[in-house]
Amino acid sequence: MTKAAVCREVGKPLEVVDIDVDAPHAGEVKIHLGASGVCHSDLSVQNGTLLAPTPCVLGHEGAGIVEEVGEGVTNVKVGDHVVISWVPQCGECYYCRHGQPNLCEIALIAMMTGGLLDGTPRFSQNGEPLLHMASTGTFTETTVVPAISAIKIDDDVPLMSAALIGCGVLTGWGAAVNTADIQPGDSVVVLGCGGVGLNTIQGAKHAGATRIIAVDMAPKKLEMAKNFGATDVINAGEGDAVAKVLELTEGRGADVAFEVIGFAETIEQALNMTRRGGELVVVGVPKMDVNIPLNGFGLIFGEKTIKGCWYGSSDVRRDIPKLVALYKAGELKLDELISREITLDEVNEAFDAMGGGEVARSVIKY
Ligand code: PAD
Ligand code: ZN
Repeated sequence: MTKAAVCREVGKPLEVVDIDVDAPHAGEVKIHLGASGVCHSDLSVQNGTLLAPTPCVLGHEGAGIVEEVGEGVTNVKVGDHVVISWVPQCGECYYCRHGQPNLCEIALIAMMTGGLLDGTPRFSQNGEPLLHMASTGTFTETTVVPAISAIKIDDDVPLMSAALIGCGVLTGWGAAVNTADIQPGDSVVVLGCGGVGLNTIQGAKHAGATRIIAVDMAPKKLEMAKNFGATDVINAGEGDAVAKVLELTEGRGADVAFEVIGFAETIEQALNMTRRGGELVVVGVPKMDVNIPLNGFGLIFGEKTIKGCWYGSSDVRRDIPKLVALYKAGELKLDELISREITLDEVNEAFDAMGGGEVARSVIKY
């Protein structure tokens, strides 16, 4: 038995209940979690923005210690500290072989079924199967994931901080470093400075951007944005944010813009904050039936590149060790992302706090 937060029905609070966790099958590992961040995508499953099979154990941003390994597992052993990847990257499919392991084909199948790689879950409650969010499920003291989703890290990295690498950091930082084509000296605008957007800001700084304009509605987020590398901040609640970005960029717009919220209106704003010939990277996940208005002539005349960003275009076996090394060298902020340390029982309050503008990340400590 282990405690877990289960999303039984869209729109209802998560239920924190005792569940059973099976032993790992071949090619899987059981992990005792040390921590899990609460990401906006968890809330998006709970409120129906993001469609995922239910009932499921939510949570996809975790780190822990390997407790048991299934047959044939060689990449980790019992006692190893690991960060969990919510995209298992097989290394063999078309996308993995073409340098886009974040788009791994088998990961997509697992995500759609709510199971692990064979389509079946390892969680159950009173004999009823419970699914895994994104073939992970980290709102639980114990989880089972595909072994390829467990990436070994050094034992001396605090699990509370390491957990955040699993989604917010890989996605936000990766959007700037992997997805976008930021050149040294570029101007960048980041629309949305939550747990993911703050990492886009520090990623943009790492990539050499010299002007980094942060846009948010919450004054506290704008303060944090400065701490993560923003050179200018704009409160979107006070006047026309697009006009202010144009003002700061000699009327052109930024070389690279990032939308890290997930609304059609803010994606359109971010496009209008992008200069002609520049690049817009969309990270925020809108409701699945939302379309983005796009003017045909404007697209040609503006010659803008619009890119989606899934999991920071990350190669987890390359990027997780790299991010850990940067953290240890003092070049990546992780601890500063933790606004609140909570227990699993407080997970619904963490969802409420997300809209409030005070919290970069609430992190569950197990
Ligand atoms: P968050 O809730 O921590 O941050 C969102 C931020 O946007 C907050 O700081 C808000 O104040 C701000 N905001 C909201 N509305 C506006 C507005 N109209 N104008 C300006 N600022 C505003 O969320 P998060 O950082 O955890 O996640 C952000 C998005 O990224 C969300 O849509 C999530 O689902 C998505 C995401 N995408 C991927 C991916 O692979 N693409 C991965 C993880 C998360
Ligand atoms: Zn996430």
